[in-house]
Amino acid sequence: MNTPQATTASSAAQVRQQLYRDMSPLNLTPLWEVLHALVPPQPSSPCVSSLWKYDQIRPFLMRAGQAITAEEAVRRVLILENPALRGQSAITQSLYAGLQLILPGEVAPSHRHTQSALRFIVEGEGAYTAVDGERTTMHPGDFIITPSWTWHDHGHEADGPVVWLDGLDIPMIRFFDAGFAENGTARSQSVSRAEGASFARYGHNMAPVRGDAPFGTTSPIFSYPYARSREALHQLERDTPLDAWDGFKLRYVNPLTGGSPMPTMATFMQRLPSGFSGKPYRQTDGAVFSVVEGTGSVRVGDGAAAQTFTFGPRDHFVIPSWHTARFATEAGCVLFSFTDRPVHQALGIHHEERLS
Ligand code: GTQ
Repeated sequence: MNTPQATTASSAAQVRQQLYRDMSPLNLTPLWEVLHALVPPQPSSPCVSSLWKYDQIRPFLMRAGQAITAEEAVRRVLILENPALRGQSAITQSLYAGLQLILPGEVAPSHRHTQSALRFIVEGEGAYTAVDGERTTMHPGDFIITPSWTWHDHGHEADGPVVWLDGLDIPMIRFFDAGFAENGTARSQSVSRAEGASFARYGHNMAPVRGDAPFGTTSPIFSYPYARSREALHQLERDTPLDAWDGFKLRYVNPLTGGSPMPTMATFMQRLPSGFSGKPYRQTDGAVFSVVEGTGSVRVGDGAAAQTFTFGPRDHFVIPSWHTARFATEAGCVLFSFTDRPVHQALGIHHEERLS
């Protein structure tokens, strides 16, 4: 038996449902049904944290090496997909990550696109990437940039497989429907400058007198060698106080601006000293990590949903937006990471919380 109130409530619900059905053909939807999800009290990313152990992934990379050539694939890459975003080629809502393999004698042909790319060298030695007429040889731990809309090809004239992490802003450019791409006419672009020319101009805290910015808001340094970043971190470890959240952490910079190396992505290298037990933090920019040296663990999330990942060299993991993260290491480790922080900062929406 219905009380008058229940009848009123159910007839209101009926009136509303009828309204929704009748207006739906005109592509109209009531805000009040979705408002709470549209403007959540705090970020609630659909992404989950995840770890890719290199030991488990490498055999599939090598099988890919047998299954298809770099030339046929154009880019022979296994995409690291967020488990909650399968099929979207995304590791966070805004970022793409993949592991690219090149074998001796291969060429990944020349093309260009509006998406910006970073390469972080994971395994092997001696492959090159060519950007805008200049080749850069890859060494483990090097951070290499492909600026938006620059011709680039990759090749390998030395020995053994070479694997690197590709970080691109593909999902972000897709979101803005702003992607253009073009294939080169030559397989490899012709080399017009000696290797190291960009580093000589911009890599020594000096710059050409007539201040040009050859790649706009992107850094003119194509390669930030690991030997240098490693030395900087070890010197910091010797004589500066430890940060309780980050250990010893530096951001890579565009030497012409002091800002991030690319307009859409920030990159970082950090050293966690042996015995480090970090305090928890969270930030709105989801972060992708590549483990360079050492071992450690990261606890991601809160309460029952928290997960702890144990990592070693060449492992990769993702910490989504506003997920609490806390690092620990017995042996010490070095971590490379990238995020979409410059975009958050440009929009004035970057938030970070350092918890205790
Ligand atoms: O090397 O140009 O992982 O265009 C995805 C798209 C790498 C590249 C990727 C690309 C590239």
